Amino acid sequence: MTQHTLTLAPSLMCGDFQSLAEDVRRLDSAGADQFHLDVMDGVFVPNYAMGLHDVAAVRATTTKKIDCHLMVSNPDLAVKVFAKAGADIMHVHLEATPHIARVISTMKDAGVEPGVALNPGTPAQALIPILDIIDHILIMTVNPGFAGQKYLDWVDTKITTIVELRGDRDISIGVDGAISPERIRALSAMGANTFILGTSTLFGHGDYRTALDSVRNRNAHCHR
Ligand code: S6P
Ligand code: MG
Repeated sequence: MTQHTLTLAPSLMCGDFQSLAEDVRRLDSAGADQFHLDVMDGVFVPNYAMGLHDVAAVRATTTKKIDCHLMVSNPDLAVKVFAKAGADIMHVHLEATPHIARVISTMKDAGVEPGVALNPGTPAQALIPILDIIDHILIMTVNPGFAGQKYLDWVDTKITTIVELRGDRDISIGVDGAISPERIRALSAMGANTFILGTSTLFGHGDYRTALDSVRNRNAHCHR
């Protein structure tokens, strides 16, 4: 059951773009569980990040799951093309569309595991109507758009509420933004199980295997 496992997902926008494939191979053999690819359109968030060719390149390099975090304002179109490029999981922002239920159907039709992402200011209760039709929730703990930001502590209350609302449904709860090793411990105790790892834990912290092993050892209670 997803809820009691610890899924560690490197955020590749923090990776080595000079040799992305090599970086993915190193992360893969270091024990990364899946890969998180940030897609931004410069409209929904004030930045650009990874694109279709990056997803295809990562797909050609690993058999582990690819999670596309779509920070785009026209997600219905993006879902189809990023699924074709090789995504397994997708997170569409609740705030990016007035038709989240339709986009969830599009994700299912495209053969990807449907997920929704919530900005820090979006209430947990917005998830209630769709809890029975999604596989993943991604809670932003920074305002999306950039790596290396400061963790927003006030989102913690919402995380607890979302864990309660999820109940015993088989929905993974991910957290994204300034996720440090200390935070992983606290957040997993609160009920989160998927951790997006960027500059706070993994990139720029030396050897990947050492960093990932150290997170797992600190969280040995979350039997994998
Ligand atoms: C940010 C994006 C994230 C970042 C990740 C970076 O909008 O969605 O996935 O890449 O959070 O991690 P860190 O530890 O540098 O904040
Ligand atoms: Mg992200």
